[in-house]
Amino acid sequence: MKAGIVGLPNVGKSTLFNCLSNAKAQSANFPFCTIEPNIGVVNVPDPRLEKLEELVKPERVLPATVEIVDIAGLVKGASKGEGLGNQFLANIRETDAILHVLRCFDNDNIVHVDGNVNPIRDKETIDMELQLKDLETVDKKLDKVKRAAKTGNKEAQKEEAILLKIKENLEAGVSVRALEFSEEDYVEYVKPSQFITDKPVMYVCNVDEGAAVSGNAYVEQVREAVKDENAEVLVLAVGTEADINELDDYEERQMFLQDIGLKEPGAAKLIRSAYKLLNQQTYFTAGVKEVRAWTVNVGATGPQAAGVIHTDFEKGFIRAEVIAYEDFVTYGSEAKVKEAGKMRVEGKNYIVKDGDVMHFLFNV
Ligand SMILES: Nc1nc2c(ncn2[C@@H]2O[C@H](COP(=O)(O)OP(=O)(O)OP(=O)(O)O)[C@@H](O)[C@H]2O)c(=O)[nH]1
Ligand SMILES: [Mg+2]
Repeated sequence: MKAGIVGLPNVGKSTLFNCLSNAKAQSANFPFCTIEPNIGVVNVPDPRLEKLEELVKPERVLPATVEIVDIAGLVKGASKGEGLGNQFLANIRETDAILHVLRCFDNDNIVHVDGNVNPIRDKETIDMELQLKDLETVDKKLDKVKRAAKTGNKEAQKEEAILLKIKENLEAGVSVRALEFSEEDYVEYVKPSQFITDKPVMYVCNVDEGAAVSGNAYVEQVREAVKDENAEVLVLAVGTEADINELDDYEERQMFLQDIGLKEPGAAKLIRSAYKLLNQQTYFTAGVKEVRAWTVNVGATGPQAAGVIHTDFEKGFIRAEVIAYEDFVTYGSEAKVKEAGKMRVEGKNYIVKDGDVMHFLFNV
């Protein structure tokens, strides 16, 4: 599962990537600096892991990770090959969620491809290109299904109706994610097409450091424009945070963050939000050798969670011993949780909860 950083050229996408990841992407003050996507595996900051470390005192601690991809800038006409064009839409298609970066800072020295700062227009430009790309997809599908529908094939007729609904909405500037379908129709006819505008999205407003805490007028415009989208809007002083991230010393980084009014980097919040956007959650294993956060889809079962560690664990799954994170912290150790009767034994149908501390029993 990976989240892609998307937006116009020169709005700070690679700079954002550099706030998140230690893999450094080239960023520069000219449009289309990025061509090949930069991929980074980013640790998901989780205070619970520090707490477990304190209690268990393991030899090592491993955080959960999430993959972030920095993609080339899109411009008007990208769907028709403008700018760096179509290839980048393909890069976006390969991601599972979109972090849409909007320039919300003034600075005459930083080139804006459309001449002036206007995050609402920018958002519409990007949305439209993504929608046009999806229109191509839907038209191709319609071509195929039309013939079968004409011969009276009921399945094909149903698919045709759904595709037409998507087409009409895309033409009216409505993204697929905003449309409603029955669960069945969605799984059967919509999901397989992997529409770009069906991917979950959040907006990242790139502001200057004075606006890092409470945003600015541009951010308010963005909030207003997306209020019906049910999407998160995050405010981040991307340039400043990238500079702070360059510092090796933790204390020094904290000091600079405090200077701009932050307790933790906005980037940390963004990573956690991206993780949620990807529908991911964490369970822990807590042994003296290793305390570790593992990633599973929301809704994963016990065996599926075990399978993240090893496929044999999934195949040979017998049961799981589960301690809620809060109980682990309250009682302080696995032994004390057991004494208090708070350890649960769960079977194959158990739905994993975020923060579960788990131990699997299996045979192979
Ligand atoms: N003042 C200011 N400059 C910024 C900020 N974020 C990025 N920049 C500058 O804007 C320029 C473009 O940033 P990049 O991160 O390369 O932009 P990009 O979106 O990756 O651009 P492309 O790869 O060309 O699509 C660089 O010179 C950055 O230093 C910011 O928050 N404030
Ligand atoms: Mg770039």
